[in-house]
Amino acid sequence: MNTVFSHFDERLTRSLSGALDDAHDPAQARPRLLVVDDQPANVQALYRTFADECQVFMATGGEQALTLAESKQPDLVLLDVEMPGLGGHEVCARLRANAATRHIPVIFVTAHTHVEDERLGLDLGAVDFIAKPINPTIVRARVRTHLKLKRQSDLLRSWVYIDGLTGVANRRYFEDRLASEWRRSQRDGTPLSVALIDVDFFKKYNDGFGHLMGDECLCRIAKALKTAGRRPGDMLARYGGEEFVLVLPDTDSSGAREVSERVHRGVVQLGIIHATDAVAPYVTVSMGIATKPAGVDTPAEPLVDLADRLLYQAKSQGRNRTAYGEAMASEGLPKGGAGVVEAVEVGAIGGAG
Ligand code: GH3
Ligand code: MG
Ligand code: MG
Ligand code: MG
Repeated sequence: MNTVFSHFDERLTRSLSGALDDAHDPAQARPRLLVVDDQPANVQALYRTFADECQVFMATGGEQALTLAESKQPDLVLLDVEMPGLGGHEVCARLRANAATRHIPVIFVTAHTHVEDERLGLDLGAVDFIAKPINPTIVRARVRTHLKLKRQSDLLRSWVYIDGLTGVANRRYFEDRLASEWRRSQRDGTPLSVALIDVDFFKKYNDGFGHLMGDECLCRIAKALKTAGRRPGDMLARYGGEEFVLVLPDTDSSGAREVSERVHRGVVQLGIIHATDAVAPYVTVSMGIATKPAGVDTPAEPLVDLADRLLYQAKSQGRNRTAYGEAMASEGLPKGGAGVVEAVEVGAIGGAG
């Protein structure tokens, strides 16, 4: 997988799980710093300055710096200008030219502090300059400032993928992730399941309690759904309106059944009082789960179509239940018809609305 996407993904996953405010967790929060200088003594000095607050990567040449920038995705590069071979200016230009490293800020560390040198550096996209010989206090202050800015810009970039109401991933993120999980399942020959989840009689809920309460209800459901997929690779997104989708990598039908049970139980246990003429006293959901079995190469789109048809089936057979189906090679049709399974006994579960 593309490194940018995977690193970004990792951060987004953290932010989506509410952990972006991770300053309290030093292991997670440690920013990544790439230090580049042809003089090992300079590299060592910068390493000592930042070892306690950053994860420091080191390079003593331009080529090595480019490789590390791409693979380690540092949050900031401290870049020496004068180096034999590939010099700092060239390295900076190449970082800017590569989509995988374009967003990584660069600070030049240089003995040349003429206006013309600075102008050239800024033209190349550097965010700042630090004069040699370095003063640890000044370097630390500048680096902290730029790391903070980087963190903020990462957050802004991640918002493109976050649903404004519920804080879970949005449809756009779902599309991207499904495509990459689908490729992975093809490559590794692993199964993949997609679960579409729709709130039952939600229009009645809005009509009865108002749109604001409806919004609140959707937020609580999103929270419950997030805990239903337990593996690190499981991904929840808001598909639109009162519909959610779970992407379950490396999950076959029986694994999907377990997730389905947790979804129904989790939602009903919220104990959100529903309208009197709904399917149950508490808010419930219906699901359609389509599984691409190991070794079957159904494309991603028909898999989602299948999940949609199964959802419709679960609705028409009484709601508060899940319809399952397995895709057949390339057609995306249920194998031998979809099995419909009753969900949890709603009446048995208490709770305040
Ligand atoms: P079914 O059991 O067949 O799914 O019935 P339903 O009423 O849930 O389905 P329908 O598609 O008729 O209505 C969906 C409702 O969801 C209508 C719409 O007002 C509500 N809805 C969609 N998005 C939001 C939202 O962001 N906030 C609120 N409060 N309501 C929403
Ligand atoms: Mg040098
Ligand atoms: Mg709907
Ligand atoms: Mg609905």
